[in-house]
Amino acid sequence: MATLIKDISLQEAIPTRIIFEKHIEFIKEYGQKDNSYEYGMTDYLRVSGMYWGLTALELVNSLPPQFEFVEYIKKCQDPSSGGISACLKHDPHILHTLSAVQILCIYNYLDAIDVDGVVRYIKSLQQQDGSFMGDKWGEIDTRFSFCAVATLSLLNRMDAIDVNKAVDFVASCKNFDGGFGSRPLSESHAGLIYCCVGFLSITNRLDIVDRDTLAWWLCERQLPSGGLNGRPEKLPDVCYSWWVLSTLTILGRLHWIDQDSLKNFILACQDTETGGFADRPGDIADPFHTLFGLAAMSLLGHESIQKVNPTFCMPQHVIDRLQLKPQIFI
Ligand code: GRG
Ligand code: ZN
Repeated sequence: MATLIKDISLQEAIPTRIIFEKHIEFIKEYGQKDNSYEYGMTDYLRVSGMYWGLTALELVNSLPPQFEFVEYIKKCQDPSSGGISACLKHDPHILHTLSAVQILCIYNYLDAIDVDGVVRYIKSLQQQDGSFMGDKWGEIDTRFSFCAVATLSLLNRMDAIDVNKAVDFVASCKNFDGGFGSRPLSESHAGLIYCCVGFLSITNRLDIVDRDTLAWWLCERQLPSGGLNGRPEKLPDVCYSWWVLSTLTILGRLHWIDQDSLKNFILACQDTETGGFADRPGDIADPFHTLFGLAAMSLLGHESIQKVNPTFCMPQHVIDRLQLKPQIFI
């Protein structure tokens, strides 16, 4: 059966290099526009947004001083549940709890928060079947399984949850194509595949992955433009350069894609006027796609970007300092 291919045409003038100075300026300014429309509309993403921006800056050796970020995170921790929210006066959520812990690990400043509280919060979200809710409102998703084990692993507190049951739930989300979805019987999607393979890398259970079937499905995400999509019949998007490439790296199959044409697609997603990367050439740049464009270039071996860890999406030197060794196929 033929598969419909949707793709874009690349512009003629593609930058030949990563315009680091513009991206640094773009991210630093993005965080300061606290009276702008965009800032007001993205408060539900604030702490994760800080993680995207600060990780991108650290990868290009431009991390700003910690003070205001750490102070903000402290104020977002809910003293009763222990969880951390996206911004002041919001409910805590497991994604922002992970992002906060990632930022504090980068700054080597976990003492700033109540770590036992975070552990208590993650534990409270595990269900009988091993899955995790994202927050007290009850959504279940394999993204939250990843957030749970990534946070606990960074805190060296994996013993707080039932890891075997958590693994059983993620294994039950594996599909016939080797991919994983958000819940049992849900469609495979590259973002969720990253979460599930990252989860299995942290829990040392990559034996559950159908290595070559999955690596082949991931390679099929590459389109004639060089960009990658997240599932069949979808457009390419620079963030899938991260979700797909990090997984292929964990699977030891990074060499299965055409790296030169992917690099060209990533370079084309830069906004040469404003700085930053957009999902596709010509779209509006944002810190999320800027992090994943830079992090993918790191996996592809760019010599001016620090090495990124494919499981945690954090600088490798931080993972080394914490003495973590998530499983990877070589
Ligand atoms: C530490 C890097 C890091 C991440 C934390 C939240 C999380 C863990 C990962 C998110 C993974 C992800 C992108 C999941 C995608 C979920 C999904 C089904 C998106 C569908 O999006 P569409 O339909 O996009 O808008 P496409 O590209 O399929 O059209
Ligand atoms: Zn995207």
